[in-house]
Amino acid sequence: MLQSVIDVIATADYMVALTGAGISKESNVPTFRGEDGLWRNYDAMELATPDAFRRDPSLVWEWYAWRQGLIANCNPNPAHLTLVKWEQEGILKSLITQNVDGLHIRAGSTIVYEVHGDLWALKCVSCDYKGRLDVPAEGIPPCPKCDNNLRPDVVWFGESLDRDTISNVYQELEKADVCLVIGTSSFVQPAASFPLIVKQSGGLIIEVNIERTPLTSAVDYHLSGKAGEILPQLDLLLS
Ligand code: BJW
Ligand code: ZN
Repeated sequence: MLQSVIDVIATADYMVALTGAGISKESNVPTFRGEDGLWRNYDAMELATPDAFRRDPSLVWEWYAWRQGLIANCNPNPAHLTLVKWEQEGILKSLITQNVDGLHIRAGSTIVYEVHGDLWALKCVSCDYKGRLDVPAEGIPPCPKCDNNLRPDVVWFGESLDRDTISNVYQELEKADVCLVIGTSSFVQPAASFPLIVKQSGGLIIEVNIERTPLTSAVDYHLSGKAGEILPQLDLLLS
């Protein structure tokens, strides 16, 4: 199995990767689902919504400030670093991530599409102001232009993904003949369907995850294990 995956990667014309929270798990960033997705008594899935923010912006900001503090102390792991190496060697053409932790960019990947936004980016709830934080938020940051509430510039449930980003992502997926899917539960749309676009045009899907997902039955190769172990192992066998 491992040798077949190596052959697929080595002979790919255009390989793209799709990553989720599981790739950052070994950097100590919590994932979203299961026990990991609990903060105090709240389910992460209930906080990542526009409704939650409208109801209680302080609570939602407290959650984001907690995550910002946590991520500021996390570092990229061998899985992130392997993807950087593969980009530099021309093996990986682009990286689509659902993660907002910025670890791919901190690791050194340059062609990265952050489809769910960036934990440090801000936007105003009522005007066109956009900004950035470089330390964790304290309270609800006010908009410097109109004094309304700022919110994290991330994509919550029910919200659309950025149009330009998504259009670039679809172009990448249409070009791809291999999609490497790492550490995502493949539960959240539309990202969960990205690999299927590659498959529909005759490409192959390789999934790396510690467990099976709703995508597993559609993939060509499922590598069961931790991303931080499997990716460096693949790299070793590739060289
Ligand atoms: C390891 C590991 C290790 C652990 N190594 N692996 C079609 C059908 C049904 C519903 C919908 C649909 N289209 C749209 C929807 C609605 C909705 C949706 O998908 N709902 C689902 C609940 C069904 N989608 C949306 O609303 C999206 N918007 C949209 O589609 O707009 C158009 C539209 C608008 C209005 C109506 C309808 C359509 C937006 C989705 C935004 C998701 N946002 C979040 C929060 C981002 C901000 C933040 O971080 O605070 O994104 S939710 C959360 O889930 C976050 C993640 O990016 C995302 C995915 O999670 P991920 O990365 O997969 O993490 P986990 O925790 O789920 O899984 C971790 C995996 O790692 C597991 O499998 C582990 O086994 C594995 N793992 N350790 C390898 N070491
Ligand atoms: Zn404003």
